Amino acid sequence: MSAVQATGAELHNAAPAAGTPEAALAHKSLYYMLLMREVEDRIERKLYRQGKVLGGVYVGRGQEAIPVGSALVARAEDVLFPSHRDMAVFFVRGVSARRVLAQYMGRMGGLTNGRDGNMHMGDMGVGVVSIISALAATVPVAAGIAMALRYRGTNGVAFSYFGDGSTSRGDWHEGVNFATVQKLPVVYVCNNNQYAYSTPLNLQMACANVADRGPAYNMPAEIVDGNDALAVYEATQRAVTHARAGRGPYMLECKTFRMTGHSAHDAAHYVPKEMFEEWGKQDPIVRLEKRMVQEGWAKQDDLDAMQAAVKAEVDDAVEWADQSPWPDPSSLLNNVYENE
Ligand SMILES: Cc1ncc(C[n+]2csc(CCOP(=O)(O)OP(=O)(O)O)c2C)c(N)n1
Ligand SMILES: [Mg+2]
Repeated sequence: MSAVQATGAELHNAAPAAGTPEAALAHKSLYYMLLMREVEDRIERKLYRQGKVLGGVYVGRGQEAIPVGSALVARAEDVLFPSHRDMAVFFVRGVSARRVLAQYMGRMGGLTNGRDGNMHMGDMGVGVVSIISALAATVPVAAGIAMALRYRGTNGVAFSYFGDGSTSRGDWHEGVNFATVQKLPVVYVCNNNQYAYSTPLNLQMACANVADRGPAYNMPAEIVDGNDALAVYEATQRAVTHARAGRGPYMLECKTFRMTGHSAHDAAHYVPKEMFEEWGKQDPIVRLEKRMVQEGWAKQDDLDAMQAAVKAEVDDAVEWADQSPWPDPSSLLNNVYENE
């Protein structure tokens, strides 16, 4: 690990005001949100435009509080299934910005050694399972993992992430039904960002909230401010306590907004401009920074130092990824079949 990376990662613990547990959690949350924002900005607004990113780019701008606040609650024995706007889950679990950037650039340093691009990556060494492109296809898989965790007596919990649109897929309902009938330890984390590609929520489902789907499965479901990392953290603690106690799944509907198009090629002309303006005022990074200063958890200088450290960490990561070699074509089938 380079000196630059160590500085960035250590800052959230080293800040002078991070004395109380709440202050320390705020520093940590801010660090991971800033890292996700910076890495995604580089990918979407620079590397993609330079032709250095292979495949599509979907970012979670404005939604960073959700993967951060939830994944920070997870323990080592838990298994997480991030969806396509949950990059921070990887960082919280210890995957470096270098490896994530190399993944997007199709290099050997990426989690799939250049076999795939963007978020189609996992690392069971840190309990993160790769997304399956077909939406909600990982929901039944998360139920299976939760069953395995219980069978092995590990007391682990599966974290299953998805968007609002995914909750209208058949696999979602099958997976949730199975998990609730079996009382499996699953925490469902929905990012309700009001759109599924260009389809607004009201044209996509007949109920007002994703949480309204919970009672049909006899499952507790909570609506959470998805732009408040500390609120997401607290709600996740309630959900995990419930699931770990053997009481079955628990769903969090985190209300938020997609502050970009669906992907880097989409200018989102179909989204009313006022919605961007309104939700822009709720930016989770700005909100947490303000709160940290108000509560005396940080001074503006601490926040500026953290932002600079994150930028330096990502500069280093981009450089490292760009120097990572392309995979050798002769290795194409390595790790594709089980016996290798
Ligand atoms: C079964 C399936 N249908 C369509 C797609 C293409 N697709 C990828 S993401 C997406 C929108 C998903 O909306 P939502 O679940 O709300 O997640 P969001 O992108 O808003 O975070 C679509 C239609 C897909 N991957 N899988
Ligand atoms: Mg959505």
